Amino acid sequence: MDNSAFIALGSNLGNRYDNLTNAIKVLTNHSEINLVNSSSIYETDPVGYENQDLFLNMVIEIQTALSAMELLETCLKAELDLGRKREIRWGPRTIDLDILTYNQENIESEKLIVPHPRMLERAFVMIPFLEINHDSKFWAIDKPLEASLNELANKEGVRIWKRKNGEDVFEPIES
Ligand code: A4P
Ligand code: MG
Repeated sequence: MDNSAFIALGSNLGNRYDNLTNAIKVLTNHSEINLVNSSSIYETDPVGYENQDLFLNMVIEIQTALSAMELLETCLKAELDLGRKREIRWGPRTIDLDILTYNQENIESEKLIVPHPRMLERAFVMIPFLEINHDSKFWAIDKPLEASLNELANKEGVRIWKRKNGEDVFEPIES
């Protein structure tokens, strides 16, 4: 299990909490994936296509023996197993699994781009990512991650929903 990866999870259809936890179960049931850490769960305003329900978003860290492409295939298969249908781009989804980082690799193939090209612009990714990634010097950019997060305008659209310790909360996070 030599490779380290961060994966963003999102859901805004059906039982969103079950969709997140089932996705983590499916991934970590894989013999070549170990869960290292998971963030709190955040409720977030939809970005991109705005006429849809609120999302739950979180980020997990894994160790894996899979290659980046094998990890992508595993994520795509888990999405299908959990009932994901691809309809509207950026539209409602039972579960979305995006690979944010894979080691410190830059990958640009037809099927996989890592680091995820939109992650730095998205508070619903950056807030949970920073919660569990203490390596604030991010190799892909020349400034600390906190600085990128501070520049984002849409942070108030990301509210803590279930803390890591399991406590339910319905209050905005401190900004
Ligand atoms: N692909 C390329 N790179 C990656 C990667 N690093 N990780 C390819 C995962 N997949 C990657 O993805 C389409 C294709 O992207 C995959 O087949 C893979 O080969 P998809 O999941 O079918 O399409 P999508 O999710 O509709 O599009 P995309 O571009 O991934 O959307 P985003 O950018 O993930 O946006 N608002 C809130 N609040 N919370 C959300 O979670 N999510 C979206 C989706 C929009 N608005 C949101 C949220
Ligand atoms: Mg996606």
